[in-house]
Amino acid sequence: MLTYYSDDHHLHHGKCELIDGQLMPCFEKPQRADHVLARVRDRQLGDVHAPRDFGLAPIERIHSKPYLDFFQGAWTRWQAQGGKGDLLPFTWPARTLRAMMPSDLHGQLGYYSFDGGAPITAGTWQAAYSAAQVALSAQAEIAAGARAAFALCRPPGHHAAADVMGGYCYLNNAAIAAQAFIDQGRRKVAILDVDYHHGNGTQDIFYRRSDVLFTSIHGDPAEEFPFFLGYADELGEGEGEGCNFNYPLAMGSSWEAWGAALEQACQRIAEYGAEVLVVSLGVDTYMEDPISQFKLDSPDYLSMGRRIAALGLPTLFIMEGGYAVEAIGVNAVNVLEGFERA
Ligand code: OKP
Ligand code: ZN
Repeated sequence: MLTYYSDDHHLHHGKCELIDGQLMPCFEKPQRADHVLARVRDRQLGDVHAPRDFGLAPIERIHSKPYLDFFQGAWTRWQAQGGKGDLLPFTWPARTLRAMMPSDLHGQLGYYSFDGGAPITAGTWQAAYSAAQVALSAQAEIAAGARAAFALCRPPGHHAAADVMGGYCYLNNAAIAAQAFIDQGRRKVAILDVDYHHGNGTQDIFYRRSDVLFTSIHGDPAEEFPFFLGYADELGEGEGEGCNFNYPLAMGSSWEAWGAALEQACQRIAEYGAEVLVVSLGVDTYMEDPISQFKLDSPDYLSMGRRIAALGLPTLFIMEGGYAVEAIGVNAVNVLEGFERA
């Protein structure tokens, strides 16, 4: 299958994140995508193409204009104030406060984010914009008849909602691609989010819609980031009722439990009658991932790819998380090879 990739992801390189009371170098770093690309080439998965530029219109189908304007302009405003480090939020309109729009840059940053894990640096907008174009280019490949395509996106996207960034995510690449299918006339698109973390942004974007089914297998949010969404009783609302399925799993889960959840998610996708599948491909379910608590091993990713292939759907793979940098290339490409060889 073809891979789409842009070097622009190097423009986004946050300095640090706060973990367990300590400032640590960001886990979400450029080497991640470099390792995946190296593996795609080594294993000769297929050609690697640069993205086309579809402009802002398909991104605006998912993200609000004020949010995009804010994100695009934030770094320049920060520089004009003499800002030195990365731009990071530290105050959010949590329950007892009002969701006002302050005039201050940091006030607005709090309004447009849900955690302190998504630093804005000089190149963050360009990197995120190009990642969305990578997703759209791979989407176009499927729309033109390909069985599968791989969008090697970085930064990831599944935590980003219509006007909220967080969890290393700014633009929701999977949602933008799913919406492009709908806008081109597909009636039923399924999303399968296999990242270790719940895709709260993607769920929220499609929660009241029946044209996009969202399914996700992830660490139980009672014990794991993003904590405040991703529970099994979230089934969709209004038109979208019955179009959202979460499979939260206990810390330490291995392929036995994970594969059983995949089976259930795949059955939902088949029952739904999806015409096309978008996979939010995070490989932070790996046993050696530094920030995650599942126990999948490298061969399990081949099984994952085979099961996904058995759905028999045109499938767009979108890179999300995975932080054991050496291994993420092996594991991501294992999913793609498992899919192709099925
Ligand atoms: C992004 B993606 C760990 C803190 C975790 C955010 C994780 C974001 C993951 N103690 N902070 O879903 O892989
Ligand atoms: Zn993740």
